[in-house]
Amino acid sequence: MQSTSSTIALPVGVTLDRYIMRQQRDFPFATGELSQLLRDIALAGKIINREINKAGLIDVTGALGSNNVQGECQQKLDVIANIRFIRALKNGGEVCAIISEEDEEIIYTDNDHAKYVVAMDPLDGSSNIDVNVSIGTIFSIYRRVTPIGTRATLDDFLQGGRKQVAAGYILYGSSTMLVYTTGHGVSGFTYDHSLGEFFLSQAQINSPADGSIYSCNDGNYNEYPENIRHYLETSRRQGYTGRYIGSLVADFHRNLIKGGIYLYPPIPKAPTGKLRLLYECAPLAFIAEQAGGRATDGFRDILDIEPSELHQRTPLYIGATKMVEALLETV
Ligand code: AHM
Ligand code: MG
Repeated sequence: MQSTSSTIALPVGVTLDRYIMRQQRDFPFATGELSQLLRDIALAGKIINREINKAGLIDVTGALGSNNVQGECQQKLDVIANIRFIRALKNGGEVCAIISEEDEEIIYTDNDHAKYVVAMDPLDGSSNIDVNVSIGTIFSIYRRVTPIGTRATLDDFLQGGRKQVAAGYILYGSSTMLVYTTGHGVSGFTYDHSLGEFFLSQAQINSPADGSIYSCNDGNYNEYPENIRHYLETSRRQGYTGRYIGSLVADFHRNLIKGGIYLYPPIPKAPTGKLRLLYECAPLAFIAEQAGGRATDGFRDILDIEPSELHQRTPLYIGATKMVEALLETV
């Protein structure tokens, strides 16, 4: 996917704010609401990043179980991230409703005049949260389909992935990165803690067409469908490298940059896959495609799946185009 002319013109090192403003100028009828929403998401990311960075201190200082400055009881990081994200989006005013991995039902923001809805996993990689391993936030933005001024409904969220207006993730890793797309290529921003700003570090991320990394939970190997076991055996014979962090964002990001495939097939305890379509798979599929990669559930492109439930799960095979295509040939 080619970047727009203005994207190319912007040098690595500009701030996220300036980048967003510049992108907005390319769309004469843009109202600035999406730009503001992206800034709100970046702000939420900075706040979550701060919370993650002091994670160990929660126990050290004995704060667990006590109240913080807002009078909230200290909670696990994924719950804190959820609260912070929702608060940032509510205060920003550009979102009429949110769905989150942490909440069963739609969350209303009381901004019925806003035209966007957000689906998010505020802190993905639950098994890595307490052990100082990379984790991430995933978000997906849709334009609502119900009339502005009314209460958002399920229909606003049950849109196919191709309807996404923007999607991205924040990776809390060896550095904190925000990667997003609005459908004009993929850009990456790195957070400078000392300045409290995201700076453009990759103006256009193009994923390698092929690669030699496969990422899956090897402990589930015997439970995988036969064709997936066959694909993995072939990959091993070809000398591919197995890399699995167990945080989708981190595994996806590594493969996006280096070339690889991430697999979460159906298994007996998760017969339709483990990962959630709306706030894990569809946003990463949008980014993968925009970077030149592919994402499938084994039969359809992830972006072509019409969702029927908010927390719907799907198998996921995502990454370098040639690797995903080789896997599809085994079906
Ligand atoms: P979570 O939403 O509970 O964090 O689960 C999603 C995570 C992904 O980040 C990761 O790729 C996968 O689950 C790991 O699952 P498993 O431990 O079954 O390999
Ligand atoms: Mg998750």
